[in-house]
Amino acid sequence: MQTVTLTIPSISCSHCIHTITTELMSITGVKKVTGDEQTRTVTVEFDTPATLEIIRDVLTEINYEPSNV
Ligand SMILES: [Cu+2]
Repeated sequence: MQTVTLTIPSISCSHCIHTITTELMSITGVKKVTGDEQTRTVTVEFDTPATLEIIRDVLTEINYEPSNV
């Protein structure tokens, strides 16, 4: 299991966290997603076949590109 905390500048409210959580949980191998709208961070726990690259690509596709990975 890997855990990564992503900084996502385009997060502006709790709906953003909800959207991101729904999208990331649909990736096979993603186990847990928690987000904080105040710090604009999302923490993702994942295992194979999920990878950081896949997670990053999905977020970029929905306009929540992480700035720290
Ligand atoms: Cu929002």
